[in-house]
Amino acid sequence: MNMKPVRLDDVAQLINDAKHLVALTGAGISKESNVPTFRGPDGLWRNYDVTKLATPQAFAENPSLVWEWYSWRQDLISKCKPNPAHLTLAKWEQDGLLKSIITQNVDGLHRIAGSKRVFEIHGNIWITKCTDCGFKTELSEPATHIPICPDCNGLMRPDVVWFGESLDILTMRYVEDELTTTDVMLVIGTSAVVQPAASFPLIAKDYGATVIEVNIEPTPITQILDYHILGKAGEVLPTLDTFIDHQDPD
Ligand code: BJW
Repeated sequence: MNMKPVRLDDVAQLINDAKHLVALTGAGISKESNVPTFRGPDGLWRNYDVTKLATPQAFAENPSLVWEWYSWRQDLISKCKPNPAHLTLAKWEQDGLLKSIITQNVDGLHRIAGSKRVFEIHGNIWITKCTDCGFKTELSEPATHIPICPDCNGLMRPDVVWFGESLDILTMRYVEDELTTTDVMLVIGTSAVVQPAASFPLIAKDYGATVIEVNIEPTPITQILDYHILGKAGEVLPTLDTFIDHQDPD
């Protein structure tokens, strides 16, 4: 793969000059917080069968097994903190540089880092939803048993998006607005294989955005994008920040 070398000060200039900077994030941004990714050598899918855990059919067949896996992940995530990549994005939003984050992650670390305008397109691992009446509630600690709906006694499930399920329509409307408005998009730590998120950078590009990928390896969309910064998000983002001109937005 032939990739031109990228100067971080050039990319920082693009970020500085952006009118509507948006970040799309995936599991890789939380890797340095010790949240496991899905794919790759030590990804979750290496040891777990996706069809038995992350589909509506799997939940219908064996809700206990699915909840066991989610409870284990909730426990793991509860011990993780935002890393310098999450914190840099939060700082950029606070400084008026970054308009929004579209994240595939369910770990909630962007909000914990202080980011406000976050679209969690695959849901949030701490929210549960009744499979009968749709009632939602938030867990404050890992589930120890299958949660039961306080409203109708139905089975609660994690409020995440499994394979074959549609993404929330309202969230997608906001996301579409971001994709068609952004002029500079950062694509951080996603393998870009899961739809529809994998197409977001291409949609943004079609609408005229410059798209910058930050990843420890190339992805299927790398060649189509404008810049590929090879490196860990937790190192690349703070380095980019050192080149940013942090002036009062007024
Ligand atoms: C670092 C790093 C560091 C590591 N720094 N980087 C069109 C074509 C083909 C198939 C489909 C299609 N449309 C829909 C589908 C089906 C399906 C799909 O896409 N399948 C593909 C796998 C082929 N999509 C769906 O079913 C979606 N629904 C949908 O589209 O509804 C309409 C519809 C349905 C059916 C048919 C047609 C239309 C729903 C997708 C839901 C995904 N859900 C999961 C689980 C969420 C809940 C949970 O967490 O338990 O979401 S799967 C999993 O993958 C999770 C992630 O959000 C998602 C993406 O993964 P991500 O974030 O990219 O992580 P990794 O692990 O893959 O990659 C990590 C990256 O980080 C790597 O690149 C590393 O190199 C990098 N990295 N350390 C920077 N330090």
